[in-house]
Amino acid sequence: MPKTPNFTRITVINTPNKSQKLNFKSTEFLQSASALNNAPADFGCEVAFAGRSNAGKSSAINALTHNGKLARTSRTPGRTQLINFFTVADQIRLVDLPGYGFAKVPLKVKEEWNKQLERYLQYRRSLKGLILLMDIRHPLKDYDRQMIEWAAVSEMPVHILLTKCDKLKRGPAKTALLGVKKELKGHERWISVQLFSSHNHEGMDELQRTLYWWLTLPDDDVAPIEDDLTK
Ligand SMILES: Nc1nc2c(ncn2[C@@H]2O[C@H](COP(=O)(O)OP(=O)(O)O)[C@@H](O)[C@H]2O)c(=O)[nH]1
Ligand SMILES: [Mg+2]
Repeated sequence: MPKTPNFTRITVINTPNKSQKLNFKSTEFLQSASALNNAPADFGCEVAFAGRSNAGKSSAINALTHNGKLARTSRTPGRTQLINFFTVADQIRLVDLPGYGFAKVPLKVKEEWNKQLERYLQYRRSLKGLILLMDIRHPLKDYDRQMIEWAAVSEMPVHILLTKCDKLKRGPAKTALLGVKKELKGHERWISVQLFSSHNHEGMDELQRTLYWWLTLPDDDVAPIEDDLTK
């Protein structure tokens, strides 16, 4: 696990007693971007969803937004290698990151994507946190560790969803949760973990609280970070 970042950027993390929710029902596809410099204007707040393919990302976004068409949008051929932006409300966005970090794509494509992803996490001012989805039966694979590593470098808070928790009985699900928490011990200030199921909506309130907290942060909670977009 990465070294604990020094928290110049992580000034706030989920508070357990916030009960407000955002309405995600009218979330709409905004645009795709192949790189940071063709992303939408960097204002407001956004939260990015990442996960290995099959982790349950589309299902989670569908369950959250009550809109099966959104995930279909991001499956449109040609868009799959890009960052997809969705508008929840004025200057509030969800971001769908492709899950092929360690999949079989040409090395050049992989390297370019990794570079763009790293830069996106590092320099995107409006990005307030990363939701990292992992199948509860296969947590903390290489892709997940890479995302956590980049998040650490960028001092970006991470909230992990252990997805498809309905596939396990209560005991084993709790054991899996504790196992992941144990591995991330010492990082609680910026990484949180919960059980989640898109099928029975277990953990939806907890996810909603985290999203509310991140997506309604006032602008000045994060110090401006200089970006050289010519790189
Ligand atoms: N039992 C169960 N299956 C799920 C859940 N979420 C996703 N799945 C299944 O896992 C597979 C991959 O889900 P998908 O959302 O497409 O994953 P993605 O590749 O990360 O977008 C599909 O067959 C889903 O039906 C869940 O919460 N419970
Ligand atoms: Mg998907």
